[in-house]
Amino acid sequence: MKISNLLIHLHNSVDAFSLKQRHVELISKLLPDARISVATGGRDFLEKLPEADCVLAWEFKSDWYANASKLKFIFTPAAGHDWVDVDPAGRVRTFYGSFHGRVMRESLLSMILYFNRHLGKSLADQKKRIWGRFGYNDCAALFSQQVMIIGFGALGQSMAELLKAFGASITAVKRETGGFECYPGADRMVTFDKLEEELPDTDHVVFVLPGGAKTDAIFNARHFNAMKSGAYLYNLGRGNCYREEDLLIALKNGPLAGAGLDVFCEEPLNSASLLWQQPNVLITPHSSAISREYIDLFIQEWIGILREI
Ligand code: OXD
Repeated sequence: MKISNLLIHLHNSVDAFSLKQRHVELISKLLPDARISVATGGRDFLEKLPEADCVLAWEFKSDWYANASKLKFIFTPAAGHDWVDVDPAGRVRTFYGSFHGRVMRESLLSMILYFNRHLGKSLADQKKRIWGRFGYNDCAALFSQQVMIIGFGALGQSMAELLKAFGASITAVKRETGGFECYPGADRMVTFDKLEEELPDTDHVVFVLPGGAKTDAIFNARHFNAMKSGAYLYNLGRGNCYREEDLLIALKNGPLAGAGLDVFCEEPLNSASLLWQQPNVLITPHSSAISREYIDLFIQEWIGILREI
């Protein structure tokens, strides 16, 4: 697809998510015939919008479409559909990023290894200069474990590929009940309604579900009760898919041995949340996709799509 007027507004409070001069130079080389404007701020973006046929942005409000008659495509790095509203007239196509898996799977792996190798204990011992060699007898290796990935889109599939390389056995969970092919990264595929039968055998349960009404508290107290004793839970999708009260009960009274949490119902996580002081929880601040490579990966994906459409 040929782009004539590209408008970019990729400024974000997270610096790794913001466009740098080297990215502008790269885009100019990749699209030598396009006019490229980089908005200096929100107001400048809206002033330039009427001329743009393609926009790269973090945010787009539904009433902005009225001021964008030449616009054909919006590309946003976000995987979630939370910040770019769809065109109410259905004319402009939006592409959401699906490149994050390669980074997020390393964040997930680090959480799994943190729990499997009891690194929390190592750090606590190190602070007190304790040589606690006898506290590792129940460390487990990923190659002997079952991992369940709930939400098996691009992110889940990328995570499965990495965990499989460590020898883990992967169960992929999809929400829809229709038939589906088995993906290469998954040893088995099940639908959400079969979850309770699978949970008692699963060592690590990973959530990479999108937010929204369809996933609100989709994993409930019954599911928590069905989990294997000593299992771990990870959430790198959205914080709405279970009630944090249910999670806390499972962390305090079992069956959960721990949880690696990157996303929460309310973000930033409220300082009064009991999760902060729960000892078997590892908290990261919605940072699982943050990396130096972020905007480069987005540009690579975007250029690939432009060549295909
Ligand atoms: C996203 C995110 O890209 O959660 O959706 O960061």
